[in-house]
Amino acid sequence: MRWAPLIVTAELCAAAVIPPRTSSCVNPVKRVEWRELDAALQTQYIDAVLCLKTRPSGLGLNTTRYDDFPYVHTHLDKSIHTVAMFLPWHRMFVQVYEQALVDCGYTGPMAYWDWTLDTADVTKSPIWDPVQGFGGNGDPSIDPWTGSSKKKCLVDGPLQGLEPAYTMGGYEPHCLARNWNSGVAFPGDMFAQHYTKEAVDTIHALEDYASFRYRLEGGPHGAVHSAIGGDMSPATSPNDPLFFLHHTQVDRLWALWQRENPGVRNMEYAGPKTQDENTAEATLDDIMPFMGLTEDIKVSEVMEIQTPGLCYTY
Ligand SMILES: [Cu+2]
Repeated sequence: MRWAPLIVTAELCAAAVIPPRTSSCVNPVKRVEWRELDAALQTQYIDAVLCLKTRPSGLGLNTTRYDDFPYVHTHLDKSIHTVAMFLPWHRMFVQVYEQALVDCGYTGPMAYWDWTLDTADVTKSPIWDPVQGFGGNGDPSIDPWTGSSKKKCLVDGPLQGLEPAYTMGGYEPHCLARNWNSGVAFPGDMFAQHYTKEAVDTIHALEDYASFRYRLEGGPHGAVHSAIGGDMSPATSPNDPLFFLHHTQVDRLWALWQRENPGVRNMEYAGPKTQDENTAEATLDDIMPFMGLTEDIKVSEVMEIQTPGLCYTY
């Protein structure tokens, strides 16, 4: 940790001269559920997603802006999952994606998918609408990779024909795939019992960050990834634009939990720092890596959503 002394110095300076960062988020944007967006904004959102595929990489890769997100997420996989950083890292990741959509013409608020509204039959969610949504399940009869039964190309909607550049194997352009219920007992229950209103309420009632993060990540978060399947399953999951609506919902649940006791929970951060068995305890000064997608920043900088750098609400 050769830069540790530098960080301490910067922190002392910041404390001395920079006013509280909360002072200049005057008009936080209210993020909304997907079905609260009007049809024009839904179309604009999806157009912006498709536009990302036409923009150059911001990382100097030969692939597009669209592909920067799965690329970074995959390379950082072990640093950002099943660790304390899971929530703050994905909070910032969604923020960077939102800015990319804005750069591609999107003028509405970031949207989340509140899957608790759909647990009676997840397969009937309007999120799958081929016009005002992201299209539905992949076709079980289409298998772009010989020997793989897990990849099912989309058969409808605006993302059909889109080709994400990366798989877990590296550069490997392929059709965007979904495999509902992870192909188990198709279409199955979409593992919905893990992300019902009741399941979420139980997690919301937890008192400490470490338990909250652990249960949210391993429960609803993981179950929805598995329920969608296909490209949503491996660490390349930002290949599916639904990743960002899903993670905005995860972020929302964290923000709602923080809001119950902001004086404590806006600073409450704990749990494993790394996936190592003998990991140190995480701290607010931990630096979150973004591989050039945005600057690396401290966890403490994203603990509150109504700060100049984030400035949104739910
Ligand atoms: Cu992730």
